[in-house]
Amino acid sequence: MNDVVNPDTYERLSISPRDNGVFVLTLNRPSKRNALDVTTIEELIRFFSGARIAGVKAVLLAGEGDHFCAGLDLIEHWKADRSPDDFMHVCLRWHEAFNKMEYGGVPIIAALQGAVVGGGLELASAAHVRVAETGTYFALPEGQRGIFTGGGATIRVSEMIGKYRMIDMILTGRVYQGQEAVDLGLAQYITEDGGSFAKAMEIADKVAQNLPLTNFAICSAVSHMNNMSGMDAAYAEAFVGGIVNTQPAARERLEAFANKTADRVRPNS
Ligand code: 1HE
Repeated sequence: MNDVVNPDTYERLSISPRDNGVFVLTLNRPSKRNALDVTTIEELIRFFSGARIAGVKAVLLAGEGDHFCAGLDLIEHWKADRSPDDFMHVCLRWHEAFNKMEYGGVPIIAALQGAVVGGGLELASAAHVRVAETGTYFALPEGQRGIFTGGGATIRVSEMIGKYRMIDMILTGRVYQGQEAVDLGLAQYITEDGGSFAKAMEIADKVAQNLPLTNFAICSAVSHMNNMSGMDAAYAEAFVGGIVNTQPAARERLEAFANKTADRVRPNS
């Protein structure tokens, strides 16, 4: 087994592979509400740096216990009494982890229950699909804690819900939950309480059936292209399309469509 996906080599993350190439990656520190300490971030970097090469087809990202993630480990941060330089490097490691997730080319489906707050929301934002439950709640308590974001909320949360809603969340500590959170863009799916894991698994199983190179383009190129000018994105899209849309493995699927054996796209019943 590739060491990157060897569960025995992780302390904070539990990793369980399934036969179809879906890996369940669980933040496993429920007694601290899965707060993100230095070790957890380093383990996320390690896993997501090597996941695609190790053959991971999709990741179901979950949090053990009643809460997905309570964000930055505030106790570790308080005890370390960090210098500005130290904390800048902490933030750079968070960015390394979350950029590896967003741009790494492996679909990540997050199952979100309970609190998804501060850095926990930043972590969830780096997933490609978010599944919330009725009771899941989203917040940026940084303003009240006397700190600021450092794991990409200014970028990804602003992108999901708009700059001024994000500013309001961090200024006032406003909490969004339920259908309203989904309508704003904090998650794409909502289930009853206790249902997010099963729904995320259904999605992960489905996307793992796509060709890996297609998923790589979807879960890497789209984000890169969103950082480019329209002209440059169009050019880059043509390049990516040139490679992905001519991959030999796609011919079988195209042939099935031509032979009328492939599923047709139909409206929801
Ligand atoms: C923690 C943390 C944490 C819990 N760091 N230890 N994030 C926050 O401001 C959220 C802080 N946490 C909470 O508001 C609540 O803990 C929860 C809503 C998540 C859960 O409430 P509850 O009642 O279930 O748990 P609890 O009793 O508050 O906490 C249980 C334990 O988890 C307790 O430890 P214990 O040893 O006393 O049992 C807590 O100290 C511990 N715990 N949350 C450390 N965050 C790169 S910049 C990112 C900036 C941020 O992320 S700021 C947002 C921080």
